[in-house]
Amino acid sequence: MTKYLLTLMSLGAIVGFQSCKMKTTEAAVSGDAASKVYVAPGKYDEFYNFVSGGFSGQVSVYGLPSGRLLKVIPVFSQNPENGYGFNEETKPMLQTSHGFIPWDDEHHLALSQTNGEHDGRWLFANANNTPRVARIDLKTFKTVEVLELPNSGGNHSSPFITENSEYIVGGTRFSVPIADQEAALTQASFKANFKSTVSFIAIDPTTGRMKIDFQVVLPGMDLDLSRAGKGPSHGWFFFSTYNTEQANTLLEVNASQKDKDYIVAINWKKAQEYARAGKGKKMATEYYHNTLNEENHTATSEVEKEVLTLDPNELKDFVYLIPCPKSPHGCDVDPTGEYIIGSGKLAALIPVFAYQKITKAIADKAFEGDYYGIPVIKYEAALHGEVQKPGLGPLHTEFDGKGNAYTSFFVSSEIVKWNIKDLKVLDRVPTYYSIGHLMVPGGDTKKPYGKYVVAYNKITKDRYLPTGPELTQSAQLYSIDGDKMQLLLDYPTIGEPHYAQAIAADKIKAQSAKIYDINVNKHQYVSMGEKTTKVVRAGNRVDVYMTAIRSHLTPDNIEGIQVGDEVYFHVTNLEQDWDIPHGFAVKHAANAELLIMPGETNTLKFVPTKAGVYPFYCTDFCSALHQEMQGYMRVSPKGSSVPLKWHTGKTDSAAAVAAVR
Ligand SMILES: [Cu+2]
Repeated sequence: MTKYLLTLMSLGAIVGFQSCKMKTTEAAVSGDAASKVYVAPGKYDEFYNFVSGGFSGQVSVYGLPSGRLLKVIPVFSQNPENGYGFNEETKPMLQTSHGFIPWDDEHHLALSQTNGEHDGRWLFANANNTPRVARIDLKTFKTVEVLELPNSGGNHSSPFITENSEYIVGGTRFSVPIADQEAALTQASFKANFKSTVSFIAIDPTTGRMKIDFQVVLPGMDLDLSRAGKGPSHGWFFFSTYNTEQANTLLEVNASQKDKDYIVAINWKKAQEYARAGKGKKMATEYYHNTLNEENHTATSEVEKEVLTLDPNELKDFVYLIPCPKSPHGCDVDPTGEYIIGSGKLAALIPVFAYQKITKAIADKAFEGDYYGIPVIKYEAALHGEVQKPGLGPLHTEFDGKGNAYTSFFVSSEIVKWNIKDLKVLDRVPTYYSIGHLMVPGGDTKKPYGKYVVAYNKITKDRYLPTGPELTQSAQLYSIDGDKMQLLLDYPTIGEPHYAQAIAADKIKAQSAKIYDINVNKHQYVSMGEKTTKVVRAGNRVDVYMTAIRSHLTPDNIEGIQVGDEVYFHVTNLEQDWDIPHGFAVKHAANAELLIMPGETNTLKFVPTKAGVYPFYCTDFCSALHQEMQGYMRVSPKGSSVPLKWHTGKTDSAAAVAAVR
């Protein structure tokens, strides 16, 4: 049967399944579920659950098992809640080779690993639209680095990580003409000019700093998801692909012609050797590398000009293809590192490949041919076996560390548990509805915590109170402690959740920063105490060195600003007390407010367009007299003779001041 026919059947199945579900939405939760997710007030959750925000461009952090939202971390999108991307310090984080791009579509997250286990140091995130990878520091929960990826179109196959955080990858979803060339949109042009790249991003083991070590240039096809090998397969990376047909239009039909696409297996250790030996080609390009320095709270951008490329047509024996049925999505490696599970979006079975068989097939040259010069391993030679009739539309598989796999099925809306060795289906539970990714805490590592599986769903229909045409996005938590999976909890999420990660709270909690030490604040415009506050004019630029402490701003009266001035409010929060941020907003500022952590300095830029008196105030409820934490700025017409002056806590000694008439 062609994949196209199966697509039509699947679409029919979607309609059928959903109309059936609509009638049976009762809770499907047994009596003790509530007690299993109840975290009493004042008690902590057991896990941090980091969930990608999809088109919100943010990461949301939930506690598990409660599902309580703990924090939203802005990564690729501006966030008015805390000024990310609006304040002067973080604007450089969103700079790219195509200018300031304050939005992206973020799909996957990867926690840093040591010896194949989550170590709690960093969290990496991908940007799908303008290809980028970000690093979040888990001491401060701030985005501290954003690296743009050249020669990429849709950084979907990203940011998957190796067992000692040697590399994360950025694999392109769209094949594109590399070096940003223009090319005709025809089949001939596609085959000749369009390529796919995988960027191998090295991570500095001490600082976490990212660097593109090399790019592997592949024939034009769409890379979907990926996993690094582990244990015996450490040193390899596996990528699922679709559109090996190389269609450039109507992909739904044209990319579904072949019965099988490929899993791309890349021996990255060998690629690394080639790169070290100077075997690659350096290509001129341009991409941004943005870093936030947490000592001066300020981000800077560097422009990188070169990337090293490796071509598997010229450098042999480091890239192989394994046939995988029907447009695979997931490509997941089990905790032992021996099994690689392919998930064809339109397949009615799950193929499981064995690493030992793959290496043997390579040694025996058990190839069925080649694809643009890259050897294609015989399907049967790489195959451990197939899970028969597991469900419809397998997408993604995670593991419990006890020999079981859990696969999400989009079309049949369910999670299916099966045994990796004998490939027998053990259990299935429905999801509400149309699950995409799923996640077992630690389920992508050598030592899963197991205990739960979380479904990240695409549609919620009647699960929640209606909120107009757009309903909440959602996740569902299931217990996997026993033989049977048990639904425990629904919880709404921000944006469209894709992949997520969860880590034991103990690995993060103790290291969490409480304040920034004011004594080592190296911000260019810091005020080390109220006595050092000042207002400085240079031409039409005015720098206000301001402090915030409960419950006043210094200075809180400023005069001598003129229309058209560029006013920079550099506000230093003098508090050294956990959980005491101050905010700062100015009336009519075309910007978000600042939210300044204790010991930190942040800058708000304000350009007044009209004369008048502009109130400013603290936006974060900081004390009983928080409402009194306010002040005024007088803006005079351009060329006015009003002198620049500022103060806090002085009132005019004149008995009466004539009002302006
Ligand atoms: Cu305040």
